[in-house]
Amino acid sequence: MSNESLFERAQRVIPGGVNSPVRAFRAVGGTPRFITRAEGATIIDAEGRRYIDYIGSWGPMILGHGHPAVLEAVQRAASEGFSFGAPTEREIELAEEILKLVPSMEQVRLVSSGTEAAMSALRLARGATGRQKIVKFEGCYHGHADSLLVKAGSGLATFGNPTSAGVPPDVVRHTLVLEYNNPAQLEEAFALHGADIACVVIEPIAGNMNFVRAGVPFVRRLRELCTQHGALLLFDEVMTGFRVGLESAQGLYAKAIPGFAPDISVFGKVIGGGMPLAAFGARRSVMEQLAPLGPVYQAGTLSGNPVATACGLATLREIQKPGFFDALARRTRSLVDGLLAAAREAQVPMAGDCEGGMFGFFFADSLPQNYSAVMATDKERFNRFFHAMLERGVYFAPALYEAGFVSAAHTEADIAATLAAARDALKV
Ligand code: KE4
Repeated sequence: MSNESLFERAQRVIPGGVNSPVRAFRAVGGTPRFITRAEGATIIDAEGRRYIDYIGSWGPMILGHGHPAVLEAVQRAASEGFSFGAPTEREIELAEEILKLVPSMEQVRLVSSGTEAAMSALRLARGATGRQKIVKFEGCYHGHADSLLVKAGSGLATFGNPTSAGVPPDVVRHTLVLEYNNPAQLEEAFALHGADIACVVIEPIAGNMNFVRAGVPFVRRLRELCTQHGALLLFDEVMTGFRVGLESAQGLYAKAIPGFAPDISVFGKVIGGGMPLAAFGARRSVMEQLAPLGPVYQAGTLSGNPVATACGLATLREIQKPGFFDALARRTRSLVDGLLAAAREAQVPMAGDCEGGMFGFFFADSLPQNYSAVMATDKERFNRFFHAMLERGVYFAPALYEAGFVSAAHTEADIAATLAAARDALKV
């Protein structure tokens, strides 16, 4: 069947024809590609078209699709049993591996999605502090738990409004939404509400604004204010975790800010290697507030699923191999530098940035530092470029506010082919 006929059929039985909205191409228009299989850096659609894949399932596929060691681990785990609803040694192994790589955490709890991890971490922060208010930043996405589907209120001091129907205003009245990278708003929020803030949740590199870094001075001050007021700093590393480097984004900030560490961290995507697996962790005194030890309830039928943990563990072992991230970062940097060179050649304003295997580019003169600046970039130009590249066999994220991802399977030839297509597509 063609993508078009599959999309028509899908829309009859699935809302919007997709199981996650961004897949429907509504931001860029056109018909989504129904993928039949993938190998290495390539995905293949229902019409047999091959694409160089820069989505990688929105981050998880850091090794590329079908890595032999991961495939073998998953097949072996599946043959031993899909799910037991009982503890397994492999959950211990994965927890030990994650804690080895994230020194800010002493314990970790495995769950099945980034949303579930962020939602649980938020409840834990509120339970551990006995406080109700949370602070998030406009443009950051932490999954679709009710208290996180919030946009900025009418003014700083007022709390958020729901961004989604079905979220009672009462649920979000404890959520304060500030502008990303805005220290003045941070100071004011803590001056007004410091004693009531349970936690501040942030994407350290905001991949849900395509690619916007939290400035080092901003993060340093955020850490100071959280410590001063007894609020927990929650790093949402679902996208950046083990993607921007082996030490995740918190490792980058720890290099720039001596002694820096978040209080709670959330992971997903890469740690599942493409299977439903996410995690949240903190120091022991916080984690021990969780059931069955403490009063904060959290649970999950498939949490720590034996097949998902096998996939995640095999993935984490591969990315620790010597030189993995150096090679990945070089490959990603060559892509971004090549795109910027092609845009200069075509006299098209483009700004771009990358870290490890994550990148972003904007049709703008400079890198946006917050949500409103991202949304002011040239959307029409982005959408034209997206489709021109898709037609040339290159699959970027179908929305200007989404990040891009390079895998270890992307070759120099893939990057060269992408840049050749871009030189062409920029003329469209
Ligand atoms: P999931 O529930 O989708 O596993 O994770 C939610 C989440 C939490 N935190 C961050 C920083 C995230 O980026 C995400 C999910 N990312 C999106 C991409 N923008 C997933 C793609 C989708 O929604 O289909």
